[in-house]
Amino acid sequence: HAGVSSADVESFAEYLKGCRRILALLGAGLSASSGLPTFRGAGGLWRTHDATELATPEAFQADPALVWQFYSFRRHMALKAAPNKAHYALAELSRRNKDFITISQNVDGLSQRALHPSEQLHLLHGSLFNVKCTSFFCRYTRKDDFTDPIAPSLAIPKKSSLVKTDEDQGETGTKQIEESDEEIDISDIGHHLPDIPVKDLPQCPECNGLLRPGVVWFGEPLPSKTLKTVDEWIESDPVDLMLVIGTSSSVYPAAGYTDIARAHGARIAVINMEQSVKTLGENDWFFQGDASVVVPEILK
Ligand code: BJW
Ligand code: ZN
Repeated sequence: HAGVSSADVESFAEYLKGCRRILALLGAGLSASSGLPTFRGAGGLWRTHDATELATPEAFQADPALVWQFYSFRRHMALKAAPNKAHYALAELSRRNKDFITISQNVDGLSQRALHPSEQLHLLHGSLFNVKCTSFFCRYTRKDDFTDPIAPSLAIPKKSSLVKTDEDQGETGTKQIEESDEEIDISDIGHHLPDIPVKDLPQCPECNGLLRPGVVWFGEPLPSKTLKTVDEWIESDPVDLMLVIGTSSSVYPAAGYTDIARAHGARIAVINMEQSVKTLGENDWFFQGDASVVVPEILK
């Protein structure tokens, strides 16, 4: 991992020892080495769609089936993925230090599965495993629903092959479709997506309305209680250190926390494959590389 100089690692380790109040901001790059694609750059396309264009209320309104297929696929991928060494290192630091809070933009559930203490983990953009009702009169929500698929119509099809049935078993000459265990990669545009009627999409158990993923789309407010808790934590005392891990720092209000923490005294350590935070002070650190390698190394 080019870019991580041992002098920097040493000065960081020295500073970390004396740190009490630490804030971490997490982004999709943290889960990249667990095999989950990021939003921007390579991997940010799903079929022919820009991932950030599917993450909008307008996209859901225009084509709820397409957006549900996108989220159902991502739920499935996230459930198949495993937390990496960075998720575990952050969870460990969190358990050791009650003055450490993490604000995560990630919706994949990997920090939780690495046993990151939940009271120290604040989700800014919701979760792939939450749903909420879209009916304007209904307030139904459901958390931590790991059912996969979330509705039968959203099951990922298996590869099938045409096989000849054994002639001795009757049905001479007929052919049968046999299902294999191999899933079709529905993110590949070579595979045609079925048209799913809205009535077969996830349905509200209380009003039969259409459910939607419990994530925060562009133009929507972030959970106000979470923002309040985080703001109060930051404002209650100076912040010693902020870790900015695997995020392009391009989405607000999340990206704004770096300046806020700095204004409360924090030195910033950026861990990213590329320079993502535009302005770094001379007291800050930039550790370039894969978060799953760099984070455990600098936190050990
Ligand atoms: C690695 C790596 C490896 C790769 N190791 N690193 C101020 C200024 C301008 C605009 C705004 C503003 N305030 C608000 C806005 C509007 C908008 C916004 O920010 N727009 C910008 C694009 C300009 N913000 C909003 O709309 C927000 N809502 C809001 O402000 O509401 C106000 C309101 C108040 C009251 C009433 C109504 C409204 C909502 C933002 C919601 C974002 N939602 C998404 C989708 C979530 C659901 C889903 O997952 O599908 O959140 S968009 C997407 O971007 C997702 C992510 O959490 C978020 C951030 O992306 P992230 O994590 O940074 O990923 P990438 O792909 O961008 O970057 C990955 C990084 O990892 C890269 O840097 C790589 O180099 C690196 N990397 N591999 C380490 N192995
Ligand atoms: Zn409802």
